[in-house]
Amino acid sequence: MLPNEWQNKISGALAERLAPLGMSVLGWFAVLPLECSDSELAGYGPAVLIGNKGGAMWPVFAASAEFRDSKPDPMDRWTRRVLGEIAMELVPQARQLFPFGETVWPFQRWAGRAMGVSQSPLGLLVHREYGLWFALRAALVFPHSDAAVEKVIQRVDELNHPCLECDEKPCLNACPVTAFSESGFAVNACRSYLDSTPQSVASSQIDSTKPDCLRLGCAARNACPVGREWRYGEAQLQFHMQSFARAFGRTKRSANRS
Ligand code: B12
Ligand code: SF4
Ligand code: SF4
Repeated sequence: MLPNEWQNKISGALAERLAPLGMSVLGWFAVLPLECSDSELAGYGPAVLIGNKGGAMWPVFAASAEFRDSKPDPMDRWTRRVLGEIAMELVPQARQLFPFGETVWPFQRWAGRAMGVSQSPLGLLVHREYGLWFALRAALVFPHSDAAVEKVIQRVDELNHPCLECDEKPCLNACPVTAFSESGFAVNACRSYLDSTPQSVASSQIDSTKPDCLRLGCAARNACPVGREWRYGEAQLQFHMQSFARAFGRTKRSANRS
């Protein structure tokens, strides 16, 4: 089902404001009552997903006050501020949800429906064009009465899943500690490895044959041939990986690392 006129109007207005931030409208989905335990979402339905494809967002964020103020979670705070301002101006009736903070909203599930993307063997969602190089930044959820729609786009396009055509699956052979398997992501193995890599150990102990994930990004993510031209730049990769490494052991979810 194609977005209706109401959705197109909102998408257009949002897209115009998001472009200078390096972000875009990724698609529409409907919040299903059963997938959210938050009763505050009762009566809400149609939702628009916002995110970044590739690294266009980085220079804008890097120039922000939050990036420079040395306080924790700069990307979370920046995202909340800039997207919050746009949402309040354009769609004040929408509830703003973020993929960080105390409540873990099922953003990947929502992206599956909004964008037709599916899970890669790494657990990250993979897109035919942007590969693994996109991230989810916010969802704006509208009250049901706002939309004369019964359904918004609900699609999971298995035929559009690039992993099905990828026989070699290089992503599964690139991690030095084989952190990815059918049973999930071995967070502790990854953590131990990151603790032992160049930025964490004395230079005399560095094994140059091992990938420098902290500086160049997750080697498994880097190994995917799909959407390489959308790969983040080095400064952004380092920022996310440092945040990711710091996030271990913390319960709070953060967008800084994605
Ligand atoms: C906790 C968390 C982590 C934890 C644990 C991750 C893990 N693999 O177990 C840690 C800190 C280790 C982590 C690491 C990373 N993360 Co993380 N993380 C999250 C966070 C905050 C919550 C995930 C969660 O627990 N969800 C709870 C479940 C219930 O939600 P869900 O969406 O329904 O999850 C289901 C889907 O994944 C589903 N699924 C996946 N695809 C599809 C498709 C369809 C159609 C359906 C129906 C379901 C489905 O299976 C899950 C189980 O039900 C999300 C943000 C968010 N709110 O989603 C980011 C997020 C998943 N992380 C992200 C990223 C990029 C990373 C890192 C690459 C960061 C980095 N710089 O290295 C690494 C990669 C490690 C890895 N392979 O997962 C991105 C992924 C973007 C993408 N393209 O998919 C997200 C979405 C954040 C964002 N802002 O975009 N992360
Ligand atoms: S390397 Fe192949 S299997 Fe792995 S995420 Fe990329 S397309 Fe999918
Ligand atoms: S960051 Fe490095 S050690 Fe961790 S999962 Fe990715 S490739 Fe493996």
